[in-house]
Amino acid sequence: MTYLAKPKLHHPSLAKNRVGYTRRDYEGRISTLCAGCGHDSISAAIIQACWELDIEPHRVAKLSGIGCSSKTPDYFLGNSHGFNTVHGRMPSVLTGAYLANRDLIYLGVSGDGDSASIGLGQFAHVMRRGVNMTYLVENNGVYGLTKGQFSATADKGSKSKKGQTNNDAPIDLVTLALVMGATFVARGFSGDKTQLVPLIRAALAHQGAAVIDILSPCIAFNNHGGSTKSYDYVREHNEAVNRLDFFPQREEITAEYGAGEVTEVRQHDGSVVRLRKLHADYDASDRIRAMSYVQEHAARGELITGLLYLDSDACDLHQELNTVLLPLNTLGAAELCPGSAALEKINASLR
Ligand SMILES: Cc1ncc(C[n+]2csc(CCOP(=O)(O)OP(=O)(O)O)c2C)c(N)n1
Ligand code: SF4
Ligand SMILES: [Mg+2]
Repeated sequence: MTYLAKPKLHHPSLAKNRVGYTRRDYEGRISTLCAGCGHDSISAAIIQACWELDIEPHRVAKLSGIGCSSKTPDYFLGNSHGFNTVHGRMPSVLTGAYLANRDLIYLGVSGDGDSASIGLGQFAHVMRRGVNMTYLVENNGVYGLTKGQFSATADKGSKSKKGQTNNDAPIDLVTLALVMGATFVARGFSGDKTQLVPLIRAALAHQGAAVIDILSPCIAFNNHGGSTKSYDYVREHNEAVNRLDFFPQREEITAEYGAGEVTEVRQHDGSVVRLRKLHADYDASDRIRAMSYVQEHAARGELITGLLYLDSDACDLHQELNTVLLPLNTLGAAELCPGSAALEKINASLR
């Protein structure tokens, strides 16, 4: 099934974006996931976000690990670069690719098993290094691909489909990303596209490590009564702290809100994130407060969603390393081997 391509035929009246593509040009192959899987809704949100942002598909590199979630890059952006890596190792491959070619837009797609179990170390390091990427975790609390074992994000006391109780404390990837220094941290729900699409758009424009932990129910193994990652549970316990509008640099900002309800944040690339506060006491520019807020509400069984933290002055890894502006993979022998006189000069400066 995975080799099945969608028909190439496009209806001539399909709307085109500014770079001349229809939404269908951002699709991939036919999904082989279970019908109703949250991951398919996330793929649809990615397609929508990239189409709306007028991103040329060849400018995107999508990387993933292993899992149902990590299979999804086959189902969107079929004309982009792709690398399906080893389980839990996507972050280091993405970091290497980003160092070699800073001109691409990097999209990492992972699962809760891929990121919080086997890939936990890689997840932590890619956040603290400020790699310029959008990292999406499709979080269903189980290893879907290997038939529903608890993952490290499963809540303590939650039940498996067969009635076993999970006795381990959960890893909260939002809190971990905040601790590790990610500069754009959000949580979304696959069932709330109105919230998710602008979150993905803003994350793609962010110049630094952007992570979105997306609750994405697994209907085959984790959508029953004792689960805290089911559609019903997430709908009932989901509390959005803000609603986000995203305006790329060239777009006119038109929406009007009352004074005091809105915070506008301009990102490095000139884009504007407009946050409409739903919780008056929530401040998305305060990393420490974001951590305690998420934890306080988790203790009450509430899932906080929205843009939880944004550092608009973020520095990415290339800025930190002071590398040349040209992609390293375009440098020729002349730039890489400047000759013995230049080498002598460097050696002299170190004596
Ligand atoms: C090194 C290695 N260990 C274990 C596995 C088996 N394995 C494949 S997918 C997976 C878990 C996937 O879970 P998650 O990342 O949450 O993705 P989901 O299927 O739930 O979307 C495991 C343990 C593997 N493929 N490679
Ligand atoms: S097993 Fe679960 S995660 Fe995998 S495709 Fe089916 S519903 Fe989705
Ligand atoms: Mg999973």
